Order: sequence, then structure tokens, then C-alpha cells
Amino acid sequence: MITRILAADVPRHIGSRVRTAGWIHRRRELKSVTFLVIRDRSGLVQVVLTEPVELTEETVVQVEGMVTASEQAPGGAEITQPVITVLSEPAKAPPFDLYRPRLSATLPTILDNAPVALRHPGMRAQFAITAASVAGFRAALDAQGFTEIHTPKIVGTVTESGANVFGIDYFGRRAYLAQSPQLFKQSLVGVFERVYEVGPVFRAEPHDTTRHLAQYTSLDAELGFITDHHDVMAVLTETLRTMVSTIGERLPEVELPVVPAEIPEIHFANALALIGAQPDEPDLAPAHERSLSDWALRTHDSEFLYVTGYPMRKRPFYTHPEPGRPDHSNSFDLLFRGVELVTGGQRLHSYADYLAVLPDPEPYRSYLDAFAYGMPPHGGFALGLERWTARLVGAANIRQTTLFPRDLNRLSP
Ligand code: AMO
Repeated sequence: MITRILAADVPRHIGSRVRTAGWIHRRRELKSVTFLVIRDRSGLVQVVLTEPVELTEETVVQVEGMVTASEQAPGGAEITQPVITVLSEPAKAPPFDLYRPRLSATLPTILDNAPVALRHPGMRAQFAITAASVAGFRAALDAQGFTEIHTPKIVGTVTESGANVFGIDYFGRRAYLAQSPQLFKQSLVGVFERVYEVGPVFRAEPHDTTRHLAQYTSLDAELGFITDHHDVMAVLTETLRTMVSTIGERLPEVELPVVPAEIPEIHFANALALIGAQPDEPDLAPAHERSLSDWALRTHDSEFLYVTGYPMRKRPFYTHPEPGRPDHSNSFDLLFRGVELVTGGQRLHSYADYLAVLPDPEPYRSYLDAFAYGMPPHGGFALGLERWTARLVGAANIRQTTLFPRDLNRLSP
């Protein structure tokens, strides 16, 4: 029996009989020939028939035939004299032509039809970038002595803010969908010193924006024995470099951003002055982030910018203040192409400090145990995966780089 080869490998078998399998991507009837383009995970291959066939697009087929050189065919070869076996017949036609360079449909239509829309080669290519980014994230942190962790997504306490948390009924008790692995990753610094997690997090975002989802994938890291947040930023910069190089290795056709040798950094107070915002602004608005990114590109030739020293009053309770400037914090955001991509910083690590900042420490009792039993100075960061891919490919809306987005209005597919 001939074993199946992938569409992209067909041109390497000119003069042989091969078997391949996939979906009928496109059917073109000419006067005396019919062309079928077969799509599989590797790409496309053309099949030439001398008689018309009644097979519609998206029919799943197996094709056995002769590989013949052909200048017009994709990859320079096509399959002739085919024997076609239907493996599965579609029950209905796709709502759009998958063979066109771009899907001609609105974003809601594309998302409503995600299972078939995602089959478009351009869509699939985008999610290959996401997959390569995660592989790079893991490779970078594995190489730096981090341990991968998996923490609960059903939790009893709120970590980021009370406002955007999903409450659930947990066997009659109040529970929440985790907004972040924050408290667990900090606890586990007490075990492994350096940890990371790739996992879903949940935010009940009340606004319909182009950069917020109700569920997204958070790339989290946390490390002990730091001097301050700059040690965290150094790990993040190195990690980004490996994420970008891994995309380049796997997908040479993708245009990559340059991670500079040193990513420029600006303190929050200086950032406000630079963009002419009120000096008492507690946070950066999206327009501020865009202006700061423009500035970094203009003056430092960098698409990345660290903004450090955010005011304490807008940061979560675990945030470490800036020594000598306690209204500000040892925290940072990393802006990439005009958008906040990463948040991170140094954390409080003494038990007494946590008791002082938590008005009601009771719900956090077991988490605080980590600090009661001794924790080193530590810090970490979280990168929003869907935002990263969106910025990378220039997608205007984060939903374009999310397989099955969850938002204010969308719960299916
Ligand atoms: P933060 O809440 O800033 O920080 O989130 C970190 C990063 O996650 C992404 N992000 C989102 N992406 C899509 N939809 C959303 N609703 C959404 N909210 C946030 C952004 C953001 O920069 N525990 C801290 C991290 C830390 O300090 O380690 C945290 O979760 O890219």
C-alpha cells in the first residue's frame, strides 16, 4: 500500500505514483479538463481530471495518481490520472469561497462560521504564528531554568480587581473564574523559584473593544531572587527574542518585528510629561499608549517600549512600591505597536506587607501562607497572547486572532 504524503511534498515525487488526502479547496471546470485543488495541513496540490466530476468544494477525498511536472501548477507539479475516493461528503456548501486570497465576509459572519472560516489558508497561517509564539515562550523559559505549572481556573478569591470577575456557583459556594494565575504563580516561586504558565484567564469586560476578550490566553512567568522589576524585564526581553526567532524558524515567510538589543524605557511620570497629559493621571489611555509608541519608534527606532513606575493607586495589592517614591511602583507595562502587550513588576514579598495592604486578609489566608513561610524578593509578568498575534499581523480587532472569541455578546461557536 502507498502511504499518504502531504500536498506540499507532492512536487518531490515527479514520475512516481503517490497517495494524498485532504479537502477539495477549489474545483475548476474547463472544456476538456477539470482541475481540483486539494488542501491539507501542509498546503495545496492540483489534480487534473480529463472527465468532469460531481464533487463539491470541501469534500474530503483521497487521491492516488501520477506526479507530473507542470509549470502552471502550484509547486511546479500536479497529480494526473487520479483515482479519487470520497472519504466524507459535506452536507452543505461553505458560506464563502475559501480559495479566494481573502475571505469576503464581515468579521461577525466569519466568527459565526469559525469552524469553516478557519480552514482558509490565511486564517490558518495566522494561528500557526500563535502556536510558534507559544513554542518560543516555552523554549525561552525552559532554557532559563523555569518550570511549567498548571494552576486552577476555578478560584475562591479575586486577584486583579473585583469589577471584571465572573462569579460561578461551585457546589453551592461562591467561586470565580480565574482572572490570572497571579496568586498561584507567586506561591510557586516558593517551590520552584522560577515558573511559567500558558493558560486561559477570564475577564468580565463590560465594554466591547477591539482589544478585550472575556477569555484570553495569558503567558505568565514569575521568578524569585530579583533585585527589582528590571530583572523581570530582562527575562521578558530575552523571551520575546526567542518567541520572534521561533516564528522565523517555523514560518520563514512571516515579517518579523525586531526586538532591539535594549528595549527603551521611560518612567510613567516622564511619559505623562512627554505626551502633555495631566501630571495626576493614574493610568495611560489608549491614545497615550499610541503616542508613546510613536515616540519610541521615532527616537529609539523601537516598536517596543517599557513604561515603568505606574502609580500605586492603579496597580493591584501585590504591587511593590518604588523605593524613595512610594506613590509609584516597581511595575511596568510593555507597549508594542501602540498597545499594552505585557504587564509585570516586582511584588511585595513580606508577610507583614500583605497583612498591611489587604483590608480583609481572610479570603487570602491560604495564599498568604506562602509569605508566612518565607518568600524571596520576586516578580513576574503576563503577556496577552491574542493581542500579541493581532499586533504582529496588523489585525485591527483581537477577535481576528482568536479561534473562538468570547466577548460581551459572543458565546458560540
Ligand atoms: P493584566 O491584567 O494587565 O495583568 O493582564 C496582562 C496582559 O493580558 C492582556 N489582557 C487582555 N487580553 C485580552 N482581553 C482582555 N480582556 C485582557 N486583559 C488583559 C494584555 C495585558 O497586558 N497579573 C497581572 C500580570 C502580572 O503582573 O504578572 C495581569 O494579569 O496584553
